[in-house]
Amino acid sequence: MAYECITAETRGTTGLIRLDRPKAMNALNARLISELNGAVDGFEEDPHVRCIVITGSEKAFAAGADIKEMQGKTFVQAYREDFIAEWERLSRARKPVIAAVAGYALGGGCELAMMCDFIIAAENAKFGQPEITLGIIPGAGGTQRLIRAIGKAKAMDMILTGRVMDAREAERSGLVSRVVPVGELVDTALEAAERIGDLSMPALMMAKEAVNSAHETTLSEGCRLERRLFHSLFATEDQKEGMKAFAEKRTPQFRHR
Ligand code: CO8
Repeated sequence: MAYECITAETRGTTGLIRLDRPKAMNALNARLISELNGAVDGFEEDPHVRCIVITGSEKAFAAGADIKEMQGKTFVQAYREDFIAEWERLSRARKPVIAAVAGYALGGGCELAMMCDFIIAAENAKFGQPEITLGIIPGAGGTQRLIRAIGKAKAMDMILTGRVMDAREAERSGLVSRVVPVGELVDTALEAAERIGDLSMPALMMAKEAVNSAHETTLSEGCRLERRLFHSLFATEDQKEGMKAFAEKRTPQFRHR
């Protein structure tokens, strides 16, 4: 598929997706989302790809949903099309996904980053949910994922005032896992992805499933699921190899990668 709004390539065992609408600060329009979903589907199916990295430009990860595209929508249109439902595809990815964010990650851009498993931010990153300033509210999980990431006080502050959070505050608040210089952002994310790519894929997928279940279930049910997944990994050759390699003081060679 020829892409207009993104680029997608493999770097080693990593699928690298770059949001690429420079004239519109990578605003997320229907075409971009459809291309992004197609690229994620392709990388999920590709057995050589073990991790996905999503990034934008140095100026903008994405400045939100495309305001010009959606401004004329009526309620009936938005409701009948279930506008935005397909934007959630990324949150259902089973392979690990890292967001590498430089510049603006606003509105849908912040929501897209939060759909990834973790966010690495450049020093110039700016996160915000400014929808309220447009007379709307976040629509792709912002009210739900932001509160889980940074707690009610900060989430309410950002969502009700529309204020922007810089990279350092985002790191202090737990929204991003690390902050690096802009020029090192993509390489840092690719290094993390390659490291993940050396590990056992079934263990990675189960780790992701267990962590994500914490958002959906009670503590006791979540711990039960974790324990059952933990037990099931003893059925894999990779568990035997991982523990044998530790005892033999060598690097494990996982089979299921
Ligand atoms: N939509 C459409 N066009 C945009 C957007 C956007 N979100 N953001 C920037 N652009 C365009 C500008 O209109 C401008 O185009 P043109 O040159 O044709 O006038 C170009 O990008 C460059 O932008 P600016 O000139 O404004 O650049 P600045 O450096 O002065 O400012 C900002 C950068 C601060 C990012 C500013 O552009 C801005 O505030 N953008 C809008 C941010 C915003 O409100 N985002 C929230 C949108 S609503 C939303 O995301 C709802 C989410 C719903 C779910 C989405 C599912 C994933």
